[in-house]
Amino acid sequence: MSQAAAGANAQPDTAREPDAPFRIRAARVIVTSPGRNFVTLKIETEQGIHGVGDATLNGRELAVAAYLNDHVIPVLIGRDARRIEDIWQYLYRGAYWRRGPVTMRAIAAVDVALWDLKAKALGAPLYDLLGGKSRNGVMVYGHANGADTAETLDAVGRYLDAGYKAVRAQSGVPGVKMAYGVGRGDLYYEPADASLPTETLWDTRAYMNFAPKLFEALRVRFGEGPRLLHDVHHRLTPIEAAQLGKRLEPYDLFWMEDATPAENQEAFRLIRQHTTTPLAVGEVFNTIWDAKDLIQNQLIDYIRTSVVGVGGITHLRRIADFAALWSVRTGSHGATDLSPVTMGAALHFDTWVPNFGIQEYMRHTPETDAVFPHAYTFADGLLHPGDAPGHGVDIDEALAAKYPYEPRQLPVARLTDGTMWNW
Ligand code: KDG
Ligand code: MG
Repeated sequence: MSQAAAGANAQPDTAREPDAPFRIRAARVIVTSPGRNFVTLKIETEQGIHGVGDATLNGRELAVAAYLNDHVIPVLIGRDARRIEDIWQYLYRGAYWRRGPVTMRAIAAVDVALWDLKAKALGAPLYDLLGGKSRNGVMVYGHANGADTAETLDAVGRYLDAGYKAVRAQSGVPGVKMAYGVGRGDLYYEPADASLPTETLWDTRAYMNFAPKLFEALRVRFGEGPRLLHDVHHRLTPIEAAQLGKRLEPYDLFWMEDATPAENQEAFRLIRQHTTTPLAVGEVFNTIWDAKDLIQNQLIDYIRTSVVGVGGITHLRRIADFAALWSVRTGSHGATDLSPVTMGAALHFDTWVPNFGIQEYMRHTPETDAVFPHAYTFADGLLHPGDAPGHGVDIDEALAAKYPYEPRQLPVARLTDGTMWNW
């Protein structure tokens, strides 16, 4: 941008005078829908090295694409790709309008692409730039679900047979139309299923009576060995969440997730006072500020913020370091709406982060895997990031172009009397 275009009083921007090889030459947004929508940012330097970042926000994909195209890419061109921290601060502070899912996903895409790029330039896997390996593999949990208890038990059995050490169990609930987390197929659960939101019905009482019986049946069938997880998906009030946590205690859950909405972080104090069931929260958080009180008051056990949700590795690292002070461990969100690019970056992060807990892993479809060739592999319940330089995930642009964007939105939920509720 010329001085004239930037404004008469503008000062020269020193971050735009880099050594030529690391100058950002181009950045572009790629929207593709190989079974579901993904937004990807590709950044290239003069030297010809590129990095890739994920910017997918489920059901709101084009809002982030526009934010990147209109507000981020124009200020990226010409910057020094090595200055990851400075670019992060520029995009965060410089927007004036801080935080929010759209802004932070756009920042994440830039941040992850730059970490990828720098690691590639150095010929190192990304985990080495973060501080090196802290473990041999990343324990993941898979998603088992079924229309009823019998189907859910069978699904959990299939995950355990496949070698998973941890499984999330969700089931259809008698009296609840389309309970959260129950797929229409065998292994893939895609809630964003229609161009206008599907209306689901929620019955708290039916769910509260059902959920403990599901986990009792799981323990009877599979014994005390497997780690079992469950997602309440924001459906309960704090006192209901406290009650459920108490009722689930005999079944030794690894965690109870999103038991109540967390806009009011203080609400978790009530849950905590009543139950020792471990609590996990954070997949909808954007920054450390959403989690600060939860962490420093030890109101949760696992923080679910993801690379793509909180502005990339640069900020997720701060959250994890802060959480470590209070023995809160990481358990990053990893549903299929987080692209293989996020999964690759997450696995490098998880391989390094000292206070690692677990990583969510929902397998992508073969179509998605083909669009995003990746170095990560699954074996014996663990994911391995691979040793390729960068985060090890790329995008096949020619293949991506064959899958045009399809509008899809997340469902909404109403109580049985018609009142809007939390999906
Ligand atoms: O886009 C929304 C999904 O990512 C979310 O519903 C999945 O709750 C979820 C989970 O724990 O994976
Ligand atoms: Mg969840």
